[in-house]
Amino acid sequence: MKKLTLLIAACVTIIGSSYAQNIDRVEPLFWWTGMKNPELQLMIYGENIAKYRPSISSEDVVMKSYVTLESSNYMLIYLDISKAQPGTFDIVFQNEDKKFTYSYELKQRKASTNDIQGYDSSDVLYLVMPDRFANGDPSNDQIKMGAEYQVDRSKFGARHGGDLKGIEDHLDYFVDLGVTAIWLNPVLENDARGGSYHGYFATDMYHVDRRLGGNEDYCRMIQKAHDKGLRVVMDIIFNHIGGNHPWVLDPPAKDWINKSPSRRGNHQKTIFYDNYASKYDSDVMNIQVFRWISIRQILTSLVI
Ligand SMILES: [Ca+2]
Repeated sequence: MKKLTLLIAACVTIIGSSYAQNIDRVEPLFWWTGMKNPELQLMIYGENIAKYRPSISSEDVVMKSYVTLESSNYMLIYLDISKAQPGTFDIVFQNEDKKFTYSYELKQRKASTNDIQGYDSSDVLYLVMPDRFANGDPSNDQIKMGAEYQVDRSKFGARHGGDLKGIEDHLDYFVDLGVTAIWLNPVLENDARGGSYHGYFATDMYHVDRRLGGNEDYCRMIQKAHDKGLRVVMDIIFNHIGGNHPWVLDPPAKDWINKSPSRRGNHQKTIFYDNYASKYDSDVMNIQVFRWISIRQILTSLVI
């Protein structure tokens, strides 16, 4: 009897999983009303999402079109939100077997204020590598990520545990130095083998790495910096992504990303201003530093 019960349970699980549908990502995570360009492109990522037909629950949000790609795990939805109000609306996905919804948020766009300023030659800009500056929250040093990594201050390539709380705790250090703006190395998630302490192997363009404190710590640190009269420069890289980004592991289409044929760049940046640089060095440098460059989709926003 026990075996029969287990068998039935297993069958139910199998049947259930064959209809299970998860949306792993929707990018951008949210958007704003009141933007000059009323068009919004959403990228939906989930197993076999292309086998569903999307529709929108709100009359104020108009679905202009949707596009499926070579991979059935992606869908692009194009919306006109010119008449939309701040709040949430449901995206309804339906096929012959199943129907489910995803709630998407439109926030109120904040009016521009004089608080938002650029920087110029009068500024003193201090470059900070967050993993190496100060460890303000040891609880985020070693957390579960998709890829294995080390935390060891004795090893150059490992992560050292520094984070945004550590920067927040030492803002007076910058003020006392006469610094007027801090520039952080890229803080977006780098879920890469080895940990990618430098931040240049992004695996998520909308989330600050949780080992640095995540989006919440990032926003709080910026507010605290502004309170002390410090500006913050966000360093964000759009021309390449890390090898563990979903677009690399599960490409939307074969031509989504340009891959260099076989070699890495040589970091010989002097070729750009050396009239006598060798053709070999120029060719290898121009391959680019990383294998994955020139992302076809243009990212239209930053989340923070
Ligand atoms: Ca830490």
